[in-house]
Amino acid sequence: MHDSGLLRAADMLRSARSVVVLTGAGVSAESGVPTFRDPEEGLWAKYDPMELATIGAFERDPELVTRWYHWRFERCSHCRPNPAHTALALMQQRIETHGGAFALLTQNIDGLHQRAGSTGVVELHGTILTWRCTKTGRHTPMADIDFTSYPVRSEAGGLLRPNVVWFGEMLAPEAVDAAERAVGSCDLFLSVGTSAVVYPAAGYIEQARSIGASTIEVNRDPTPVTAAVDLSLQGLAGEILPQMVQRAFES
Ligand code: BV8
Repeated sequence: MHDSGLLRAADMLRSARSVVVLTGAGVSAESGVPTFRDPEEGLWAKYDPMELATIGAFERDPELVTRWYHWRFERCSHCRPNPAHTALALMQQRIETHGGAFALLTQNIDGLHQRAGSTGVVELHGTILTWRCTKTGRHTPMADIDFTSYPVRSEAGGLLRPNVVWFGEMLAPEAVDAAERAVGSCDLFLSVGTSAVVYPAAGYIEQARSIGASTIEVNRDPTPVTAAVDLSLQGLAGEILPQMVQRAFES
């Protein structure tokens, strides 16, 4: 990891007054949660998440989509927050203690940021941890659902679906409002562990740049925003973020 990039990032973080962090599947990768676009192994290798994460797939084959989310939930429930999640929770604590503003916008549905101690997390794409009845809209914690047969139905007889935002579905208005308020007033925007190809989330970095915020990307691979950010740190979030926070607030 290039020290100069880390030192520059630490300086930017220390002097920021209002920080927004956008995270994607890459921050959960080191917890063992499969990313959205890295090839899957085993049973799910032959399915494309872009095809399964749609209302059309659920309406065509509710059993298959339910199985997929149950499989993903099973994997998340054994996973623990990794140092990337912990570093972001510490970053929020340090910034808010110094009187600054902090917002964490995540595209992830695994709940690991909250388990690491982050608060006020904006789950742009919803959460796998609660499901809702397609007939009544009533929410049920996934942990309370009996997955011995598929698809699963509520007592009202409606199909249960995960409380996630599928492709082609609108994000929750309150999530969009919270995200746009935070991005519209930030002076530092970090894009962490995301391929930056899904909108409207991927558009927030451009929105931050347009109001003059500084931008940093922390990602294993280059993405469409790498060339546009002020500072790109290529590597693992679980290694880079703890060092960034340590240099910014602990040294
Ligand atoms: C909508 C939930 C209105 C379910 C997901 C313009 C404006 C608005 C919409 C669109 C638009 N253009 C196109 C659209 C339609 C669409 C879209 O964006 N399509 C793209 C693909 C072109 N958007 C929508 O449909 C959105 N709805 O706006 O409604 C509308 C509708 C239609 C048309 C116009 C308007 C809804 C989008 C939400 C979809 N739901 N997930 C679920 O999770 O099952 S999105 C899905 O992709 C996941 O949430 C995932 O988080 C997200 C983004 O993927 P990433 O998180 O980035 O994960 P990925 O695997 O791709 O990348 C991981 C990265 O991490 C990699 O870069 C890798 O290098 C890096 N990495 C890996 N390990 C590490 C690491 N980095 C650091 N450390 C590591 N250890």
